[in-house]
Amino acid sequence: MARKELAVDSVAEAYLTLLAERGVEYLFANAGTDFAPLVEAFAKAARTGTPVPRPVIATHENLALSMAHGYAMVTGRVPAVMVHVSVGTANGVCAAFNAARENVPMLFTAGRSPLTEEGMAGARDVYIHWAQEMFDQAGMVREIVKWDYELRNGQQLETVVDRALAVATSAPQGPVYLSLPREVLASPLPGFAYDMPGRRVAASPPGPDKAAIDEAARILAAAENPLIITASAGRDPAAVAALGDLAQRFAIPVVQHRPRHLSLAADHPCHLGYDATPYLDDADAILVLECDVPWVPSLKAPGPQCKIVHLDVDPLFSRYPIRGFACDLAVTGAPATALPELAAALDRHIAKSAIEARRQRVAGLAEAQRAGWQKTRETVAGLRPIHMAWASACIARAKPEDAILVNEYTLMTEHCGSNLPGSYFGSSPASGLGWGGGAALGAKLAAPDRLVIATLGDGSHLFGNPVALHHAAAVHDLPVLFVIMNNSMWGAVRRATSAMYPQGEAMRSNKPPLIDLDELPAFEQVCAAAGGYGERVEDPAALPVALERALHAVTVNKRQALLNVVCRGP
Ligand SMILES: Cc1ncc(C[n+]2csc(CCOP(=O)(O)OP(=O)(O)O)c2C)c(N)n1
Ligand SMILES: [Mg+2]
Repeated sequence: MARKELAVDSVAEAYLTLLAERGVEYLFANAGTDFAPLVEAFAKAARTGTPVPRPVIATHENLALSMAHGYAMVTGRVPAVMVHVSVGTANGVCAAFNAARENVPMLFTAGRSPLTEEGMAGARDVYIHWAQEMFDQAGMVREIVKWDYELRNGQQLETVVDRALAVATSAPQGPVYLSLPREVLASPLPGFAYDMPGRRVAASPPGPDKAAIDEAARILAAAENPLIITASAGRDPAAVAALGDLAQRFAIPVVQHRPRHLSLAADHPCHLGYDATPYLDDADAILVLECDVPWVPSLKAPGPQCKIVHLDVDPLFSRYPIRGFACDLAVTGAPATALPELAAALDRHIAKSAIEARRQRVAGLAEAQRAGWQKTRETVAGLRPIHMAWASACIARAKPEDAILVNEYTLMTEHCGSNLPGSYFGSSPASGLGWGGGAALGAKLAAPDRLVIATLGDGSHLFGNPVALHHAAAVHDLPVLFVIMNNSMWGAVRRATSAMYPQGEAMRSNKPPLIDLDELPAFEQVCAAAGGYGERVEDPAALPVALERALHAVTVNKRQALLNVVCRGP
């Protein structure tokens, strides 16, 4: 096996080189005093031409991790992130949780306060080095990440980096956390040698058990009204074709509940929208496919006779403390490999005569649903404030087929469907707000030739540090279109209050507390202040041309753009 030797002055240099050799293209960073050896190593690499990951500055940790998330979700590759010791880690926790719950692989790293008070290179030399140290810095993220460790010396560098990347990228994928003390980064590493290619690789995705697949096929084949509910099957774009093929061959309708990825093309004849509620009573078998919450039991659940199969790389969602959905069969497997096997097994078990009658029924349901959506669009088209359904429909008309949509809450997918795998990304089920803008920048970094549109609520946008966001878009040359659906409120808080207390004090008052966001800044001017194009839109009839102008700014002038769309909720 090939070994490579590298003359380096420090562990920091060896670390950056090794990351590049292992395929890490970017290091998203928010720096501090702990970074000195890395800053030095990056500068030296720039002078010598040594390949290292590209450093991408982000002026808030939530942004750095969300950009990394966006990059990973589009490329499937693992990014590195580095933040400043304990305090930077604290700022990154929310975004790390988003990544963890959405199985996004990420090498999340942070410096450590220098361990020594004097004597060693890198020892404490600033007053903060005492107060910033924690007994257990990684404890802040230990529940979130798959693995954590501290690099204790240069000798273990290769093992630690390889193990971190292998764990992050093995199914179910997710972030890992590595702390890097300053003295260790600064220490010399004479005779640094490493395997190339690496010899501590990721595990293969779980293949389904044949007997379990056969049993799943028997259950689906015996059903008159089978249903598939998914949120993330399309995380692996290869699974989209497999799901489309299975649904089409056996006329099984598919609902994408709170989708995080496009799992089935919007124009697929078995596409039954985004809410399974209307179909749960009739369903006699349900395949819950990469979906943590297929329905909300307190509102509506399938009948007791309905057989339920879960298929996922981790069908029990073992990191969720409580999740009690009925499960008659749990199949462990990655959809891209499991679905073709399931289709083959279904072919053996299913009575072909049943399929065509069902196909007619599913087509009728899909047609009725699409007609309903169309009617909604017509009804709301002229409303002022602009209705989010109309805003979504306008985006659908304006966007090219291969545009990437990054949606934090507000886009109504039934009015803005996509057909291409890898063209739609919704927020993590952890729903830590402030993800969408940064994720869109990461997506643009990953796919510079594609249009990226972020649809954000006014609340979500504020959580995402708009000034830091627009600065990053400008400094990294990432022309993204941000559409802010601005209803001047945390509508979700209003909906939650009205659902629990429909006749309560809050709903009867003109201005319930903690819901309205008065005196919001002119978001379009914040974008303009960073060199972008910005426009406020109040007239529904003016939205299509405003979108045209904004898209021109993004695609022709290569500037970021923001439309501040004055909206009302669904
Ligand atoms: C970090 C974080 N803080 C608070 C919340 C609670 N929360 C969920 S939705 C929401 C409001 C979102 O507002 P906006 O983006 O304007 O969308 P709207 O509900 O108005 O459509 C809030 C505050 C959260 N999900 N994440
Ligand atoms: Mg809002």
